[in-house]
Amino acid sequence: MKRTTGILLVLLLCLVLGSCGQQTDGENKPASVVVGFSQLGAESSWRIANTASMEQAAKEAGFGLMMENANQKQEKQIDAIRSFIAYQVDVIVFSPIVENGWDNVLTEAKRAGIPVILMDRMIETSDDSLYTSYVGADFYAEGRKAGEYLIRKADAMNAEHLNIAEICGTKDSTPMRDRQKGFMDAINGDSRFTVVASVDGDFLRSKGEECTIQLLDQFGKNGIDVIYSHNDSMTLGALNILEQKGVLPGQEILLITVDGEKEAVEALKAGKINCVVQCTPKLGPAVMSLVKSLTDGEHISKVTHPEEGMFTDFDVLTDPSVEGF
Ligand code: GYE
Repeated sequence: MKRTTGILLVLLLCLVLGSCGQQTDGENKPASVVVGFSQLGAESSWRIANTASMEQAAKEAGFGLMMENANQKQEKQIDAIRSFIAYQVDVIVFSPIVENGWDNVLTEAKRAGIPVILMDRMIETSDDSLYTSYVGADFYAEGRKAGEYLIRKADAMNAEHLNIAEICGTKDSTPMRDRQKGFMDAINGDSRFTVVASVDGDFLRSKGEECTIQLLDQFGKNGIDVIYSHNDSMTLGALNILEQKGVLPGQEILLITVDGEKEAVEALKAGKINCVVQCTPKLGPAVMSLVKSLTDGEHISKVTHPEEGMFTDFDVLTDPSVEGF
């Protein structure tokens, strides 16, 4: 009976994890360290580059990577984490789609003695011991940079008043919350600015398009002076609609965006986007180096933020350092 249950459990695990194979390192030898990685989805170029960075870095480190993509569903991330616990991976890495609702599954990981690294996004919890480390951007600082750029731009334009429409990322996610807060804190108290709308674009290009159609219907092209969008995918969607409707992006409506993918940086160089705040998706090497320290029994830091800058229409954009990912 016990044996049958055991076999069933293994079969179930195989189904959940999508592979029965042993985890191998880059040279097809059995990996001594196995990382369970729950990626939240494939909603943007940022996410796709981030997944690639994780795969590449795991390969270079010689770690086995057991990756599950949750297609934007928190339940699927929770299931993936449970399957990693059952498999007894060495370290769990995950990018939480939203901040709340992780305490139960992370308590299970803690009881199983498996350390958890949060990659890219944070969680909200009253118990910080539920994760070992966080590697990702300072989204509040990104929002502030976007707001500070706008103040500088308004000064340069001698603008008396600017109406801002905000297109937000996934509701209740860390980048959505903090890019909003940082931006609002930066422009708060400056009477030249009014935020006329904050709409949910879920970090998707298609939704960036839908939101822009709706914003133009509601306010008209003269009712909006600036679109602040929480990622490049939504911004590129907005740009597309503006052009279709005969509005000049970057001139009649200013575009401020976050991420720094190639297409957005090209649009900045073409004068169609005004400001690109950088957020690097290339977090794989930092994550794998923490995994190595952890499995070597070393103490690791609780928070790691990558260095990030911004590109704007005040810069010399022909400089070779102005490049997207
Ligand atoms: O900005 C966006 C992606 O969490 C930083 O998620 C990430 C964000 C990124 O979909 O493009």
